[in-house]
Amino acid sequence: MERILVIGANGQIGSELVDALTAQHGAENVIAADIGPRSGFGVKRYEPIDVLDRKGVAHIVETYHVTQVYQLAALLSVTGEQAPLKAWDLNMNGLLNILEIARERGQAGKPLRVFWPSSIAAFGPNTPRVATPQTTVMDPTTIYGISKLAGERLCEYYFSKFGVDVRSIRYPGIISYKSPPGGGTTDYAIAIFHAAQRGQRYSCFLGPETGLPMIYMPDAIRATIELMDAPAAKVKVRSSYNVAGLSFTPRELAQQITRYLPDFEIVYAPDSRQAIADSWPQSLDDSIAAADWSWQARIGLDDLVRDMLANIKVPLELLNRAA
Ligand code: AKB
Repeated sequence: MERILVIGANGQIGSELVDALTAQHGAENVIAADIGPRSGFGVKRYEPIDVLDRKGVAHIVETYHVTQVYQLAALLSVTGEQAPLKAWDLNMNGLLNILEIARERGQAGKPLRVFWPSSIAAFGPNTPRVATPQTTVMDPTTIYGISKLAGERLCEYYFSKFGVDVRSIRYPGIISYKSPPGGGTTDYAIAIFHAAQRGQRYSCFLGPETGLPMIYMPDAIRATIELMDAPAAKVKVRSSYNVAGLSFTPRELAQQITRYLPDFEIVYAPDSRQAIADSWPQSLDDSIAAADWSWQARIGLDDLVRDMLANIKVPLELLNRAA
């Protein structure tokens, strides 16, 4: 039986991951944790904790006999640039705390499997931008990306030196409707739906041809759980796996939305986030994840747009008219 701790449970990924893990393992076996009070989801067990409080996290792990930790608490690319030292502290020491707890528990014969998210932000302007390979030049330029690349190296180090069973995915931009994202460069691809649904023109902070890798939340959650459930021998990459969903530009996304909402309008006003997006890949080669643990994305652009609009409540007849 697994006992699972999700740190950063109130965030965009955490809130949906808690639901999926609860469905899989039962509410008794999932402990949601975040720095603030519980926000809006029904869980049986909630622990308010700062991931930087190593003793406090270790106490929760011990008390609940935790066997898996998902460490999701982080500052993303845009908020990271606003507070680089805070981003470095949270992103690095949060991970280090969990890896150290896992190392100590492993030595005590109580193994702890760890999931930690990396990101396409770990790549940089010298990376091949199309079908970016699993192993290539990285050279990230944001503090967030630097913390992700350093975190990947730490994960591999803790696996090879101490045998910690740590697993990771380089998430593309994640698109979802249940919880708002928090301060990322790919957030335009969520904000655009909310503007469209309200009948507003959307002013996009990236230029029309800025292609980026993205993934719809159900695929992201499935990738995460499939990786964590894979037999250890199949998880050959212990830094972080490229996982692709789909890739599109703001212009392509807007065109797809106008199939359902013909009056929708987009204008482009690129700001400082453009430079961040320009330093990231446009698409990813995830053939290593496919070969190692059979990863395959399922959700394409049309299904994503239709589902987003349906769930942020665009009237059904508009969706059906274009279908
Ligand atoms: C961001 O835009 O910062 C994140 C990410 C790609 O990791 N969504």
